[in-house]
Amino acid sequence: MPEKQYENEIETYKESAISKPLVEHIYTADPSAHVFEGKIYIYPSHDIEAGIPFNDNGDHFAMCDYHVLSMDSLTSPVQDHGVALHVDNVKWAERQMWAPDAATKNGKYFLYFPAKKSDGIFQIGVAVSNTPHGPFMAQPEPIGGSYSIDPAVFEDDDGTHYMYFGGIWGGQLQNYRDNKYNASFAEPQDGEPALGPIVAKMSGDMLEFDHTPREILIVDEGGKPLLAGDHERRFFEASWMHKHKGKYYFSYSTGNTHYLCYAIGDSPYGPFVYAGRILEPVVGWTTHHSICEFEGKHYLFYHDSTLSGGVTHLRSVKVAPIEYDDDGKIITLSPYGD
Ligand code: FUB
Repeated sequence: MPEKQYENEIETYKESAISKPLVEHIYTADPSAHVFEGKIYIYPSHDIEAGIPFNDNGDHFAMCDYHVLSMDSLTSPVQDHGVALHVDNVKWAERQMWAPDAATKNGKYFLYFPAKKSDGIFQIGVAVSNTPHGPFMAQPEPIGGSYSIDPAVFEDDDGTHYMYFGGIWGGQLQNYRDNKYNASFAEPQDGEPALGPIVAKMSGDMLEFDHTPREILIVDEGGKPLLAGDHERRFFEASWMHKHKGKYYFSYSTGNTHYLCYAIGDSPYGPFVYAGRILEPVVGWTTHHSICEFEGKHYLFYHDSTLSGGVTHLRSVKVAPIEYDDDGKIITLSPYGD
């Protein structure tokens, strides 16, 4: 049983990071965790109170910079490396630096981030550093052909990198079909296939897409596409990809129903078959995560709004171990142990 396997570690973690915010001196969210140079690096959003009222557009998420966190192990103190990138140093971006991710290749580190341009449209940018913690220097233009939010960059076993991205509502994915923007486009009707997340292979220099982005299909166990009205299972935002026993696990948030779900496939491009929930709803409207392997075990990095007393745009990053059953299904976590 997973509880048994982690019994001792959970006791240890209670005394350290697990179930508590990793840091409390700033608000952090949308954690993308990676092991770089033998340490755990976490690339979160940096939540702030900007005094903007809540709306479905997400204007109250008015973040303007990124901090990188690191830990030697799951029980070590967490180091905040300070400001790694500020919107003032990104020529093309005006506001709302949302969920980032990072990758490394050939000794360089790449921070991928969405932000709104002055026309109010999200694109995804990249910034480069010689160290995992930055500071990062932004490219002068966003990645050509990128749009929407929540980039997650996955390195496959052969060294190829893929970016997964997209998010509906405030993330603007509903305004795109076949990679083209139209402000009058909306979500499909309830009985139509849901909009899928988007994937593109990265170029050799990690600064561009290698091909036109493609929409990913998520199907049910009978092979039918998940429908737009299936709010408990359809993709909303917060893509992540990891591998377990040779299978590709695409995970995501269902947004307005507040679940972290996953779907399994045989290729980084999908299709992916819906497989269940990873995490039940947390305190706060959003839920967002990454899954990171450290010393042979998988960990879920996620956030909630407990520290701020439930303020939805003031979140804190947490971490918990995850377990698989014999069929490769992830055992659903309850964030507060109920
Ligand atoms: O942090 C801003 C947005 O909230 C992210 O981009 C979404 O995934 C949600 O967590």
